[in-house]
Amino acid sequence: MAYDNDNIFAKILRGEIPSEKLFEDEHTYVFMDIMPRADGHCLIIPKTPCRNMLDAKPEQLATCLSTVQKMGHAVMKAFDADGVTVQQFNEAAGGQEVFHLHYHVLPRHEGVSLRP
Ligand code: DGP
Repeated sequence: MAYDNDNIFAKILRGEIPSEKLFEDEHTYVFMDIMPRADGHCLIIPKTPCRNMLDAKPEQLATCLSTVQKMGHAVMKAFDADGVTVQQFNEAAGGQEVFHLHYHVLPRHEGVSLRP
C-alpha cells in the first residue's frame, strides 16, 4: 500500500508537530510514545518514507534495528530494567495505527505487566 506523507510520524519528522526526542542519527529518529505502556516506552523510526516492515528496504530495517539495539541498552540502564520488549505492527489487521515504520522499545521489570 502507498505511503501517506501526512501521517503523524512524517509530521513529527518535519517538525510540524512536537515530540519528545531521545536520540537521532543520520538515518533514524527516537522519541517518547505519547501513550506509554511502560515508563521509558519509546519509538524508533526511519527518517525516510516507509509504511511498515513489509514496505521497508533492507537498509531501513538495518539502521532501525541498530538504533533499536542502542535504545534497548539505553533504557535498560536508564530505567534499571530487567529486560526489554520490542514490538512492531504491520497494517491495521496487524495492529498498526500509524503508517510510518516504527519499533516500540519498552523497558520491562520482573512481575510488572505492560499498561493497556
Ligand atoms: P501502532 O501503530 O499500533 O504501533 O501505534 C502507534 C503508537 O504511536 C501508539 O503507541 C501511540 C503512538 N502515537 C500516536 N500518535 C502519536 C503522537 O502524535 N506522538 C507520539 N509521540 N506518539 C504517538
